[in-house]
Formats: sequence, C-alpha cells, structure tokens
Amino acid sequence: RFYKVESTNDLMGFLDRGESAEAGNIWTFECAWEVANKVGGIYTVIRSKTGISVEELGNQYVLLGPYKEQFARTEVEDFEFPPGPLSDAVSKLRDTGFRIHTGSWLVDGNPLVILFDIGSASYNMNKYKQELFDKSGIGIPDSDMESNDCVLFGFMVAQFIAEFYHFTNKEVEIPPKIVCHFHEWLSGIGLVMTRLWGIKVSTVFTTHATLLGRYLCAGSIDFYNNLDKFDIDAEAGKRQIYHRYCIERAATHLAHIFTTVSEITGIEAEHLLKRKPDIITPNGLNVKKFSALHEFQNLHAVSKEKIHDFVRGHFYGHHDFDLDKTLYFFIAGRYEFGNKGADVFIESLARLNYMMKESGSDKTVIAFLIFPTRTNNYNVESLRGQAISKSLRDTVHVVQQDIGKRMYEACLSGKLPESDELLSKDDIVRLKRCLFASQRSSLPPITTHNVVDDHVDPVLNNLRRCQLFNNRSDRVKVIFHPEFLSSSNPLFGLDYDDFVRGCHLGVFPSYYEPWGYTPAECTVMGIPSVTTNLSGFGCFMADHIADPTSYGIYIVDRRFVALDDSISQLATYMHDFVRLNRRQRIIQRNRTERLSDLLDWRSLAVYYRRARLLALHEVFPELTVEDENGVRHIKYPRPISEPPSPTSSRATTPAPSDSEEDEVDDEKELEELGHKIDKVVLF
Ligand code: G6P
Ligand code: 1S3
Repeated sequence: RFYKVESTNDLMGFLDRGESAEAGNIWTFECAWEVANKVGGIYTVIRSKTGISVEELGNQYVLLGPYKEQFARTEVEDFEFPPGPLSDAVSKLRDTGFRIHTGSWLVDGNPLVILFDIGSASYNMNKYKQELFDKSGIGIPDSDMESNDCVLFGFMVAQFIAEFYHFTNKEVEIPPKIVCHFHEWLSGIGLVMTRLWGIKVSTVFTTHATLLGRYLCAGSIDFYNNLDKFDIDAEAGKRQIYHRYCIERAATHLAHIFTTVSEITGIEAEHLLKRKPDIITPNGLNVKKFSALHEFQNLHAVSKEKIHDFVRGHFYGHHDFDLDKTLYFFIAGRYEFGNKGADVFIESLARLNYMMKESGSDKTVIAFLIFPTRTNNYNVESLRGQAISKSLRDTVHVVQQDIGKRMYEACLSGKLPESDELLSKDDIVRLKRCLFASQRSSLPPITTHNVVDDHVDPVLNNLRRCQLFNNRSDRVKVIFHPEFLSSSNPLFGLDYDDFVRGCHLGVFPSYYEPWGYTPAECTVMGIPSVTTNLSGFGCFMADHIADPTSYGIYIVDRRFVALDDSISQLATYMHDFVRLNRRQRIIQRNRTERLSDLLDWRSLAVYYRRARLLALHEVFPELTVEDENGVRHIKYPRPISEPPSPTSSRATTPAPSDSEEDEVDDEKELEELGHKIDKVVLF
C-alpha cells in the first residue's frame, strides 16, 4: 500500500476558513510536543503552517500541546471555548483534576489551542504505565523523565480525543469525521492509546527524524550504506532507547497514514521503522512577500551594515581588511557537530583559506558558527572590542562636530579655514587615546563566549586543529557564537532572521538532516546556501529545479563520494562564490528569492491535506469513489491541478570573476536585472 502524490490538489480552492469542514462535521487535531513550546524544527513546522491551516479548516482545526508556562504566557491568549463539544470535553477532563489551558496561539491565523499541564496528571503515572504495558507490551523505565512526560501527555491527549468523540457524536445529523495528526515519538503515545482504545478517529503519524537514525549518525558509522544491515532492536538497546524506539515504532504502525518530511527520511523509516511512508509531507514556510520587488535586497544591505559594526569591534587592531570586499558565511543549528556538518565546514574553510591565499584574493571571508552550547557568558575580549569601537565612533563624532563648528566660524569671518587649523590639539589627543586603546597584542578571538569545557568542545578543537586562528594573513576568519542570536544580544543586536539577511552564504553540509529548515529559511530571504544530497531540503530542490547552483542552491554530494571529496567540493563551491562580483551576487540573490514560492505552505500544505484525506478514507471508506478502471479515489470536492510554482526557462550559472567593478547599486538597474532573471524549472 503506497500512495504517491503524482499531481497535487490546488489547495487554494479549499481555503474557506472551515466552512466545508463545518458542513461535513470534519475536525482536525494536530498534536505535538512543540505546540507553543519552542524546542526545535517541529515548532517551526507547526507554527509556520498555522496560517494556511486556519484558512482551510477554521475553528475545526485545533492544536494540542503540553503547557509550558514560559512560552504559553507570551504566545497564548487564554480564554474558554464557547459551549460545544470542545468545551464539554475539556470540562469533563478538568473534573478529573487535570489542568488544561485553552485559548488561541498568537501566531498567524490564531488557531485554537489546548495545552495540557502534564504535572496535573502525574498522580496517574503508574496506572498509565501499567495500562500501556498491558495493552502494548511497552515498558517505560522510571529513570527516563522524557518518556515519563510523554506517557502523561499521551494519555491526557487520548482521553481528550475519546471525550471529544463522545460529545461530538451525540445527537448530530452528520457523524463526526475526526483526523488526529501526531508528530514525532514524543506525541506517539496519544496515537497509540487512541488506537488501542478503539476510538473511531483517523490518525496520521509524521516522523521528522527517526530516533535510531539520529543516534546512529551521531557515531562514526557509514549510515546510508548500511541501512538494511542494522540489527535495530540491538542498536536501540545498546543506546538505552529501546522503549522510546518501541513508542515510535508502535505509533508508526498503528497510524492509518504514516508520513515523513522527505524521501531520504522515508527510506530511513522503511529500514529502521519497517514502514514505508504513505506520503511525503515536505516542510514549508510562511513566506512574506514585500510589495517592493527589491526590498529583500535593501534589507540585506541594512543588516550587513549591522554585521559590519560587530566585525569592526571584534577585529579591532586587526582591522586591515576591506569591509566592502568581505563576505559573511554562516552555519547554525542544533549543536550536533557531525550531523549538522560542522566538521566538513571547518575543514573546507581551512582549504578555502589556502585557496584564497594562493590565488592572492583581495577578499576576506568571515565565517560564523552559531551552535548553542554551555558557556559562562561573553568573553571579556569580545565585549572590550565592541566597547573600543563604540568609544572610537563616539570620539570621531565629537571631533567631527568640533571641526564643523570651527569651519563655520572661519567662514563667517570671511576666510577659508587652513586645513591644519581644523584639528585642534585636544582632538588629536582624544584620537590618539582611542588609537592607543585599540592596539592589541593578541589575535582577535575565535569565540565570543567563555565556552564551558572548551578543551573538549568539537568546534573549538577543530578550529585549533585546522589552525584557523584569525591571523592577519588569513583570508578566512572565524567566529564561534555558542548561543542563538537575539536582538538583545550586546554584540550583534540582531535577531537570527536579520542576521541571515545580512550574510552572503549559509553553509549547511549536514550528514543527518531529514529536512533542514536553515537553508530553506535562507532561500525565502534570498540568501544563497549550501546543502547536501543527504538533506531532505537538498533532495527536494534537486528534484524540482534544473541547475540548482545557478539559483544559489549548492548541493554537496555526501552520499556517493568519500568524505574528503565532499570537503573539496564544498571548498570549491565556496571559492567559486567568493569569486563572484557584487553584480553577480545580486543577480544570484534575486534568483534564490524567486524559489520561495516553491517552499511556501501555500504550495506545500496540500500534502498535509492529502494525508488527512487518505486517513479519513481508511476509517470512512464511503468517502471514496471508484473510477471506470476500478481504482478507488477519494471524493474530492474540487478538481485536481498543479500547485502554484515558478515556471521554467533557461538556467545559467553566473560565471565567477575576480573583479568587483561590476557594481549595481542603482535601483532601476536592479529592477531590470530582476526582470531579466530566469525562472525555475519544475520537472
Ligand atoms: C543589495 C543592495 C545594494 C548593495 C548590495 C550589496 O543588493 O540593494 O545596494 O550594493 O546589496 O551586495 P553584497 O553582495 O556586496 O553584500
Ligand atoms: C528535525 O529537527 P532537527 O533539526 O533535529 O525536524 C525538522 C522539522 O521537520 C527538520 O527540518 C530537521 O531536519 C530535523 O532535524
């Protein structure tokens, strides 16, 4: 049984804010540990999708998550649901002592949300575990707190679904059709219990990575060439995650419809979870379009200026490179050194450094590595650098005003000021003090923070091994920022999104990356990026675009070649990028941004819709019709058409050149360039 979406529905026809759902008494519950609870990628999936989900399903779409006070207080507006099955089910559960928060999530579409305070159900822990064991044979050890939370959350959700089914099925003309969509193993017990209790609801399970895949890849294993050879039970047991693995596998097999985020994770699931996904549900983004065509280019220039400010401070005393010829590269994500490809990035940076020195390049690359890890705050040297550059800036400002005043006075008295009169002795002393303060005997630091256990930190150790120390002669400088960025950051004062906009290239050479939001986010902001053929995003782009490189999507081969070849390929990609001139970078950014339609939920939410319909079909076969060939189709209310997407034409790669002369700053010329750019080829 394998459903493949060959031609997707045009979702636009279904965006009636839940009117059809209401008419058909169709309800959709989406359940995840990361609903209104920012942990990682799944939060981004759900949060970015709320707008389109509400446009389609209205108030018949409800999110179920755990109550996490620190997020809920700022992200959720608490209110009681109006009388109806939702509020009846919530009240029934509250009567048993459960604390449940209801309201709407303050994100696009303001979807209804139900958050379960799992602490209020903890008195049932042993009872739940016993029942889980009796009915499914899965035993949860007491010591695993995360799994304990998962049991409480799962049972609360399943009880809610049971009650909701009961209330919504009472005295109604049209019996309810309820789809419960669960994400990842952490919400898996909700699905398992819903099925084991025999509640008549359709279930979908989406895995965003497999537990075992993530663990196996984190070791030094040739994962993809051995997928069919692993003794999975033994591997899970060795890593003490056997019970978690059982939850994941039970949810996978009990779901009516099983989905993953990419083909590559689909293959992984087939081997490690023993079920082939029924449909792939790729991750989208909520793409915001600006009314002005080149607004994203302007934003790049504004954010880049802020990064320049940081760089001026960080490299004080060593600021002997031209900021106008400096390119910002970055890698960011969950700190999984090998899985996220930080090892490959650092090694390639070392090679790029060599290549740039050899070719006598006048450019400088500053590579940021943003991975949160334990620190004891910012290091003194970084803060000092920012203080010195600020003090210099302030002093120059004062001197500038003094000079202006003197010039004005001189002109008023009818003569031109002598140039040596303009700078007073006081000004010279002030400036000399600043110059003296900005001398340093040490190299600019390679990290902005005091990293706890820095002697074993993989990024720092690899930077040391590759001798990337920010020497004057280095054409590649590095900065490890071991904390996620925020606008309150005293060094950058930039949110992550603005930082990305200001950079030139995102580099994500991941080994284990079921989807990979980081390059996708770059794309919708018009920033080129490097990805791999082991990441869901990379494979998706390779499948949908002819010549991805020309659109600023560089795909490193980490699947079919040796590690050393992948590193060389990445170094060459980066070197080619460095050799583009400004005009070519601008053209490439225009092209990259043009791909954003492809990643918009408006194109991709259709796969979620399809998964829900397939799940409904499993429980309500009467919702399907048979065609003249005896093939059963789901009765869609509207016809099928292609999702909106860019259309095809010629694809050319901007040829690298060493000259920066080809400046394009004129808005009009930029517009013209924009119009000349080719569109994306969809196979
Ligand atoms: C944007 C701005 C231009 C600026 C350019 C810099 O396109 O609209 O005014 O010159 O960015 O590009 P670069 O790749 O050198 O950062
Ligand atoms: C996972 O989060 P991660 O960074 O641990 O889920 C994300 C959302 O589907 C996905 O983009 C990512 O590749 C996975 O790894």
